[in-house]
Amino acid sequence: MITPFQKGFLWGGAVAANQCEGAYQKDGKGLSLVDLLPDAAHGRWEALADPKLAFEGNYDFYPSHDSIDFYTHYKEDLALMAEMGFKTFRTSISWPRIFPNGDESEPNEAGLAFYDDLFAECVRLGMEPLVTINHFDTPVELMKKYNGWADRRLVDFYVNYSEVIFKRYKDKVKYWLTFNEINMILHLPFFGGGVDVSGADNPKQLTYQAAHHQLVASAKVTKLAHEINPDFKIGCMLAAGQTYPNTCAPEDVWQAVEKNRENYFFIDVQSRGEYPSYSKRFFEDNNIVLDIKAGDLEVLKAHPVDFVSFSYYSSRLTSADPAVNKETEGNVFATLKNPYLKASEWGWQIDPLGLRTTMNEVYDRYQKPLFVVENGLGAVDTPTETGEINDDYRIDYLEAHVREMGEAIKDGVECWGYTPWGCIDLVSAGSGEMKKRYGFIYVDRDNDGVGTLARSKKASFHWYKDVIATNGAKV
Ligand code: P53
Repeated sequence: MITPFQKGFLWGGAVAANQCEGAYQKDGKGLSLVDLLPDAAHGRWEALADPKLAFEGNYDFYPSHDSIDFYTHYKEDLALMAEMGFKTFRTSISWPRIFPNGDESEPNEAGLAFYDDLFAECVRLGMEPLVTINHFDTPVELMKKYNGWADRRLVDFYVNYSEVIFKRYKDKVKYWLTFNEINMILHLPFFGGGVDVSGADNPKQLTYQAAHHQLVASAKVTKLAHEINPDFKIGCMLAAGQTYPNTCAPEDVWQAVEKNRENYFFIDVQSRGEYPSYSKRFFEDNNIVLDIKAGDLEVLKAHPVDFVSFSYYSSRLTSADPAVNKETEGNVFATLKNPYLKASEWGWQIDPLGLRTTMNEVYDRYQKPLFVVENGLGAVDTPTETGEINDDYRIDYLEAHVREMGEAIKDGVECWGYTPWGCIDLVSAGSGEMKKRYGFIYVDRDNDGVGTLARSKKASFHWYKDVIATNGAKV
């Protein structure tokens, strides 16, 4: 069978601890940022913009507290993923399960034991774990005491946490991602870095200082990882999606260059090992003066990542004209409406060819292997009376994206694998809803937390199983 996908291509799926595990206080787990957030209808976005609301909030319902209870159901869920033929499973370790407050020196053994079992089960089922060290779940105590990543001390706490998990899981986990969507800190500093910038004189100063701490932490643990196990592969993770110019006006084209740099900035540092040349002017223009400690630049330079991973849901569109440049709804990343594209029910514009463009851009820029670690369509699924879920819209979305990923590989891009987001339905990061579903596996639970938590297979389950079995040859 002719297929652009290499033998051993890592087909799989992705989740994150904070969005699926639930069990938010079980076995000694501390609270994380998302445990303070309600859903979008009850003030999620407001709390993300003004963290005081999250700390003081007394909401009726917190979607992350129980979520889909993956903590209890993981064996059943992994068995379904193995049935689809998954070669890899991406999840994250919950930082506050291992260090409930974040700044202890000794870890919580019960938290570590949970991931021993989880990763052992993955390995037993033939799935390579792909583990995000920090996915939007800064421990609450670190936010309260230190204002999150704004404080340099977070570097040491994160390095200590990473050392514990690297040593503990070194024979089971080979692929690691240091920070989920590291550029998120720019768009939502509280979500990405547990940083409250709401009272800051120069919020950008605070944000880029926090980013510097994450970048240094990422390089330090890359060093550590390679010392602990030279076979480890460490990746960065970008919320990707090429920004297009709204018109061919040179001003719009330049604006698009700047918007793309805004996001690539982080990966430029993690992948090339140094602050990009354009950052000097950007910092000057924005009155940003970074506090860079002795040795920081050396550690960045000496320990770049091994591969570049990213999420891709959509391309973006920008104009140089502020009057034109209004945000569309439903996007963390400001974008205009692209008249050539349709959008999901949440306003995310669907652009499969944009994945090929993005993959080529990223590969040209870094020349490192890529890993598409998130992609997918958030949609409302309505079971039929007999309980079937005919999610053809999801199959269409995924099929078109897999096809373009194949084209990018034919273009010469090296890509290790593909893990569509939310392979089992889970709580949405942006909206806190259950009804924004991505899964191949349906979970009976609604926005208010009502449901049996029963799992069932959607039509896309069978479609994806076939894609994997044929290594993408039929797409
Ligand atoms: P949801 C936007 C907003 C929040 C998180 O998003 C995002 C994005 C898109 O880049 O990033 C990732 O659940 C993230 C996942 C998240 C997924 O996109 O808002 O890594 O945690 O669930 C999808 O539909």
